[in-house]
Amino acid sequence: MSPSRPSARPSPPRPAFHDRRGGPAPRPSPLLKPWRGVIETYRPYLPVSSKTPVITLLEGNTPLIPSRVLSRRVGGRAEVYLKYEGMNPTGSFKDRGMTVAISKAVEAKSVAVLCASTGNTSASASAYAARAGVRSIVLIPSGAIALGKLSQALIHGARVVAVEANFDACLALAKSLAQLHPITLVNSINPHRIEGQKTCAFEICDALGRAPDINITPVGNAGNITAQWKGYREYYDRGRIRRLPLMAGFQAEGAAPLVKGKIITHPRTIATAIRIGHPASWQGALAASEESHGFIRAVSDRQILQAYRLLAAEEGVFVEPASAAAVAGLLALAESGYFTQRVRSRHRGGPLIVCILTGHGLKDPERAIKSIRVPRPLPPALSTIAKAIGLK
Ligand code: AN7
Repeated sequence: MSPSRPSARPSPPRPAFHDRRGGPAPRPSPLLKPWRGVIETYRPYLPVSSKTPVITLLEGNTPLIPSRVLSRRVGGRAEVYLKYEGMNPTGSFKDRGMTVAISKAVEAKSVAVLCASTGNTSASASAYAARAGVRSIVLIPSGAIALGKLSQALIHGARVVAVEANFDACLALAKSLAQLHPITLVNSINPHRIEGQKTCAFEICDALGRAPDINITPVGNAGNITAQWKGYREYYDRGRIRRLPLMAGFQAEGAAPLVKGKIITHPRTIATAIRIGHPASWQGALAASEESHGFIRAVSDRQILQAYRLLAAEEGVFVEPASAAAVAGLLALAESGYFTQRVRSRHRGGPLIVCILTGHGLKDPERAIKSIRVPRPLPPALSTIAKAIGLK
């Protein structure tokens, strides 16, 4: 076959959106392979067929950022990476599951979707529902979700119901409503959510060329740790990785049912995303930690806020407090000597560690403002401004 014949060349991947006005579609640069979202990228691993309409905001493909500061804190020859899930289209990992859940809901001819949420699920559900042209209804615990997330649900046109109860009560109500009415529940008890969210593990393995030794994630309703473990196991079963990671989950101390082994009726933590006392994927989280020889532990709000500030101030990565729980957990493990006592003997070289940073810092601007000293306004005089900066 002559290489000069254009028809002999493999055609480039079709862009996700076609120019319907005619004319040639833009030609992607050969240097930049267009990303097509998690469904197209991992289609053989997902419950979709040629009949499934793909509702996507091109989620996934989030940065895996090496962290010098955390690698040094862990010590030895450890390598710590941050999987910055806050870079998804609506600012959290929920988009991975939502693209699958909403696509399947549309395939099933559903006209409305429903969720209970501590904020991020509602932001994601309402955005994907808007794109699909279906109605979204969200039940949120009144006064207990971060402002950024509430504004997302509202601007995407969700019917937002603020319930005078916590998340666990909202989820119970949502389940009952979905049983009584023809509405699709898109909380993570919907298995399509877990299917989509497992792609986070795929991306980590694809980027590293292997699984990490330790995968650290914050735990609330426990869908995400369940999904990540499923993803690693599927890559292992299909021979894409040769070893499985140890799964470490961290809950907030005042909302740690999995650590305490009982439902927490009044969960408390500043990390509102994970203020959950009765996680839906309880069994999934336990299986992930047990099968991987891992664990689920708790960190205090103080530890969470320290990690939150450290990530922002020393690594340039702004996350919401719930995400900082993963890093707080890593730091607590490092301080307790965990890596020198346990891990070094198991891994030659240093351990390869990935922390899942589940949500963007801009979700909860009020927390950032509370965590720092807000500048006092000054008159626009050069000498005053220079003095305030500390310049002579
Ligand atoms: C930033 O949005 O449960 O253990 O309703 O938003 O899978 O629940 C959010 C959870 C971690 C915990 N980090 O994940 C909701 C919701 C952030 C989150 C979690 C959440 P899961």
